[in-house]
Amino acid sequence: MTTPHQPREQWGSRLGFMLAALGSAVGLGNIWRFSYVAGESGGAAFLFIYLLCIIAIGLPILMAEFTIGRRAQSDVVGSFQSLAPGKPWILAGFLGVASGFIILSFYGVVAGWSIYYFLQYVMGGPPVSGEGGSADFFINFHTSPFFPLLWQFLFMAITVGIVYAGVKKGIEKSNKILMPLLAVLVLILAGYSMTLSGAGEAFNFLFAPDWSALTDPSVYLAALSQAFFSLSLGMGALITYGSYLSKEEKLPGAAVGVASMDSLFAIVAGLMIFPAVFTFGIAPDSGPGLVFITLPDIFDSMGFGVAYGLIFFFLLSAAAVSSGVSLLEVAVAYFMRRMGWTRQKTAIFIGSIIFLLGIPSSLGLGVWSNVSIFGERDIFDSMDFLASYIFLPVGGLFIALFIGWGWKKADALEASNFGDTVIGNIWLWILRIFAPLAILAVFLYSTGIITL
Ligand code: ILE
Repeated sequence: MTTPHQPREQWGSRLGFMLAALGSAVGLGNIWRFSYVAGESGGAAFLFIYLLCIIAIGLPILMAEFTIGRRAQSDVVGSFQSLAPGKPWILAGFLGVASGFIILSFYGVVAGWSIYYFLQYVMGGPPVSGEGGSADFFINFHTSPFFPLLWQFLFMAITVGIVYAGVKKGIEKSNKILMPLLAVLVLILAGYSMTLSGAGEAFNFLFAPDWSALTDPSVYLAALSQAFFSLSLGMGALITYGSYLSKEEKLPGAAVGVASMDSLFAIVAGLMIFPAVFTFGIAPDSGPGLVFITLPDIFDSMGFGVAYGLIFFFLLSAAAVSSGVSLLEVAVAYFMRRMGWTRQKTAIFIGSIIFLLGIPSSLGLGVWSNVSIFGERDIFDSMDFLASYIFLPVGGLFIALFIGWGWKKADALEASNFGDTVIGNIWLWILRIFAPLAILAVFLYSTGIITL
């Protein structure tokens, strides 16, 4: 194992670690991405497959990431290097760093929108009641070339600021404040949304499966990649966070806590968004703008709507920041060690590069909307596709195989705190056989390489 020159930073407490990991998991993925992907992929049937992916593949891989990071006490590349020197597993580490870069670049675009909306509510609410309503307002804003970049920049600056302050003083502290607040708020808003007239239809959409949706092969990959995205898997974030945890803390409880809270969060967010979608007659498959169009309509229609809007978009932005921080930390931890730079310098440098990388994604929704990279996808969608549909599942596959086959069984069981128990053995079996085959099968089937 490499010996760091100075003592590595650590979390202040187990709760701090759990909240930070939850902060990484809960983000735009649970609210913005979950709702539009579920909307496009058939609602309840998608939710069912999504939850299966979380339990049978996501949770075991999440546990694997914590185990790798905690044992190696290094960044995502250094972890593979120190646990399996000279072996090709290190590729998984590089894939994690690359995913962190790509995802944060387009994530920052949407997070910037959220900050803009927050400020609109600070100033009394966006003008959405007139003709064209919230849809026109959103389209005018996010397709303009310059303004979205300003907000994306602000988001990156805040994210850099937190990473700059360090693991305990920056990341842990911010999550301890924001996560509980976010949980309370989403419950209140979902409670209100459930009183709207479209609540029944939303309930059916989310919980009464129309199984015919599952005849579409692309639904499976959509569910699997959403599980990876939402749990922050395959992007190195949870390996990096695990590496700041001391050997005394137990991992399995933390992993189950993070996975279940994250899923619950997505479902409650669905209960917040879909009643509004149906009440206001918006198509559930309206794509990435869904949250930015529906919620302003709810807020406009309710008493104290401006206050709700303000709090909601503040917390959506905060959730995005706490996730963005984990993505930036992946690259910062790696380059700090690799280049011997200070945390501060690395955070500013890498943050700037990621901001620049995100500019084409933002422009791709407006002035460059005729540019497509993968198939019909615009630049923004192509980045999401590359990272979420390819890099994350492949990264997850490597991680599963690494623990399953690259490590001695007894070592893996000990490092995970499972010990030689039934659950521990099931976990290893999933990592060895089930998860790799399932990921491969979903991949091949959904992309049409194999058909049934
Ligand atoms: N898991 C988070 C989310 O769901 C981030 C995904 C880190 C990139 O938003």
